Formats: sequence, C-alpha cells, structure tokens
Amino acid sequence: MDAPLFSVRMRATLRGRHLAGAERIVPLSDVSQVASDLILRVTSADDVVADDVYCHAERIDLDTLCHAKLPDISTWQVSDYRQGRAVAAELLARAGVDQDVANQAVQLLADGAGPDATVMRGAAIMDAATGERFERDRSRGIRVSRMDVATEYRRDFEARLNQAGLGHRRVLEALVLAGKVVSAPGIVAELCWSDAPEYTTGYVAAPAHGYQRISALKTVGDPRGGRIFFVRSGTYSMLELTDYLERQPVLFDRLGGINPATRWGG
Ligand code: WAQ
Ligand code: MG
Repeated sequence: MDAPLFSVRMRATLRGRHLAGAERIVPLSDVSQVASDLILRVTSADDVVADDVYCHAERIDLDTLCHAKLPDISTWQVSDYRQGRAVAAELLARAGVDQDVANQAVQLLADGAGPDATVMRGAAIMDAATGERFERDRSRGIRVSRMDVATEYRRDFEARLNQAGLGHRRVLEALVLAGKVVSAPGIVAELCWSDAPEYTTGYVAAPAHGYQRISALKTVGDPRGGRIFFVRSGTYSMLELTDYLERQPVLFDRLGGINPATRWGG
C-alpha cells in the first residue's frame, strides 16, 4: 500500500495583509519538517517578517491524485523590461491569445490587476479572445493549490535546475504552478511575474510551448506583479477549471527539457 501523503500549506500576513504563501505535498514522515521549513521562510528574514502565520496539513486521497510531467523550460534574454513586456505579448499571441488582449493583459499586470490597482493574492482569469475577466473576487482571484514535485524526485530536479543556473527557489515553485495551470481544462496560456521588488524575471507558459522565461518584465524595486490565466471559451466550465486549479492534487514526477538561454531577436 502507498504511504499516506499530506498537503502542507502555509500562508502569512503582516498587519492583516497577505504577505506570502507556499505549499508542498509530502509523505506523513516529512510533514513536521516541511511545516517548520515553510514557517521559517516568513519568520526568519531580516527585512519583513510575518506577524501572523497559518500552516495546515491535510491528508490527500490517493485515489484522486494525478501524476504529470513538468513543462519544457526556455529562457529569453531581453535588454530591458520594455522589450520583455513586448516579448511577453508576442509569446501570448503565439499561444493563441488575441494580440490586443495580450497587450492589455501585460499592461494590467504592470498597473496591478486588483481593485484600485493593487496586487491580487491569486490569479485573474481572462478570455483569450475578448479579454473579459471571470474571477469572482478581484482581490483574491484564483489560487492554484495542491501541487508539488514528488518527494523522491525533488533532489534530482533541484540539482538539474541548479546545474542549468536555475537554482533559485522561485524557479521550481513557478514551474510547478505553471505545470498545473497548463494541464488544466480550457487553458490557452499563463502570464506571470513576481510581486517581489527584487525579482524581475517572469514567464509566459502555454500547453504547446512550455515554460518560457523572460529575463526582465519589470524594474528592480517595483512591488507589482501577478498572474493571468487565459482561457478559450466553450472548451471548459468555470466550475471544473476552478476545482482543478484549487483542489485537484497533482504530483510532478518528470522534468521537461531545459533549453539554453537565448537572446531575443539575436
Ligand atoms: N495561485 C495563483 N496565483 C498566485 C499564487 C497561486 N498559488 N501565488 C501567487 N500568485 C500570484 C499573486 O498575484 C502574486 O502576487 C503573483 O502571482 C506573483 O507570485 O525565474 O515568484 O510567488 O523562472 O511572487 C516567476 C519566474 C517568479 C521564476 C514568480 O511569483 C523564474 C513568483 P510570486
Ligand atoms: Mg510574491
């Protein structure tokens, strides 16, 4: 019989505002270590430390668990964030997003996609053809949850990413999230860059084109970022999509290809 697996999820706030969240799926024997690691992330930094941390462990029903392969990784080197944003819009268009919708979406993340131009806690869902938004709560958006690298492969994946110069924790976390998103019903593409002021690399992910990193999508110091999931109407139900993204447990047990970084247009 397979060992029990647990979804361990952490979220942290500072003065009532969302600060960070992270999650893993691990065997029972790793739960306490992983919970402690996740809590340490938001309680040991020297700059901002959370004042409220919530960590939850929940057993996963193994009958519902899916296994999947991570998307191939490519990296585009751009000269600055302006070129980066143009590249993002172009990659979205190649994935099947309308060109005008793609341009507007990039601008939306640049401005802040939440109410009053704030950063959302989760992702916006947008019609790839019309730009219409579907998420019910524009502060929260859709939160992708219950996905991880299978524990027995984590070391190997981390080592291979590290060898390719992609050892930053954010890379594997974003790759896993994007891997779940591009495997979801109705998804055409995802656009993302971090709200962390110092982290300027972002990506466009798409089912047929994989995880396409773009070296700069904003300037250092900019606290805005977010995610937009583009959908093709008529190919999914919102209920099914939300349920898959938020609740379906997915474990990645294969890494995709890692392409060498390439200068855009050169
Ligand atoms: N589900 C949906 N949206 C989320 C989630 C989630 N679980 N977590 C974060 N977001 C949204 C939210 O609006 C955040 O402000 C935004 O995404 C950025 O989150 O070099 O670090 O965790 O290959 O800051 C991408 C490039 C890094 C990594 C992305 O995102 C690389 C990153 P962050
Ligand atoms: Mg963040």
